Amino acid sequence: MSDSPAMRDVLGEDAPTNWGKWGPEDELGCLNYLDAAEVLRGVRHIRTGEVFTLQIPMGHPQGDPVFPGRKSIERENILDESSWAPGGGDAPDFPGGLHYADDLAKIFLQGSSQYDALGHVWYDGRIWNGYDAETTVGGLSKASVQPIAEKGVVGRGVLIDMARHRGKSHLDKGETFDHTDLVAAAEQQGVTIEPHDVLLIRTGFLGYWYETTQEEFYENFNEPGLTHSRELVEWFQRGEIANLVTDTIANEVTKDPETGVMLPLHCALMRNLGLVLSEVIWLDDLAAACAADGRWSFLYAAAPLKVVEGTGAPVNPIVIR
Ligand code: UVW
Repeated sequence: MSDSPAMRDVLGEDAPTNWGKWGPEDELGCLNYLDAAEVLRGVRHIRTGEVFTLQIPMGHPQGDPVFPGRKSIERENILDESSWAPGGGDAPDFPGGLHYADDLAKIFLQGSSQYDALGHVWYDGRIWNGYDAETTVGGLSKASVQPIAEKGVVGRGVLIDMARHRGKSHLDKGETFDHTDLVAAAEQQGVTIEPHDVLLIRTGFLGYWYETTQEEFYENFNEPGLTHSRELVEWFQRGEIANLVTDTIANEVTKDPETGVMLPLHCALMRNLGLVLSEVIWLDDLAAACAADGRWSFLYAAAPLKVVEGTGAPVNPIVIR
């Protein structure tokens, strides 16, 4: 047993929640903020029509950035031209002679750029909105990724570049920041974080994954990121942020520096507030464009795959600015 305090003690018995705010059957949490008016608000932030796709490649030759314990995609080509060569196997003999290539893949649903379902993490036997954690057994019968995928995520996106704010190419392992740093960085960038925004935060740490060796990246694994405090959780709740998107594998500093507890913000923001988390999102190219012309807000649109009862799903978000 670890001698870290229990999650409930770190977050507080009376931790802020949004349970019940959108009714007893809700599975979308803060995505409920994103209505048609928010789509139009996002569209008003398009100026030049530049398009950015924010997914990382799946199946990079050096492997893909994944949380320890997960694996990169295993993609197998099961049909190609060699399948029709003499002795090549039992490739279909279609009238007309059509040949085709097919792939079979085994993937961790959280093994690439992805959306977490709201039922992905929990403590004390309850997931988002108070659903019983037993609803996760064998598949998420509540708060899976499917409702998120059915709705889609479209609104005003705002990018806060914490690495640039701190004058670094990427934040260091275990380096933290909080809501006051986000506001200071926004002020420096000349942009505001507004209610119902999709908040994107760049740490540069995903770029570091591609630059360094896996040995170095995963040694004493502790990603940089937001760190828990009640004030920070209340800031997200009061600010009605719709979706948190980062270029790290798990959206927050891996180990809470004060308590050593793992991923407390997953519980405070996702389980308690219903804030949908998007991870492993490529922000370096978007950040470079934003820095070049000083425009840090844009239309953000994303829809993860509709995986029935899925704990999360890969996504290729699109930004138009
Ligand atoms: C865990 O929940 C461990 O990680 P992630 O949110 O990156 O899927």
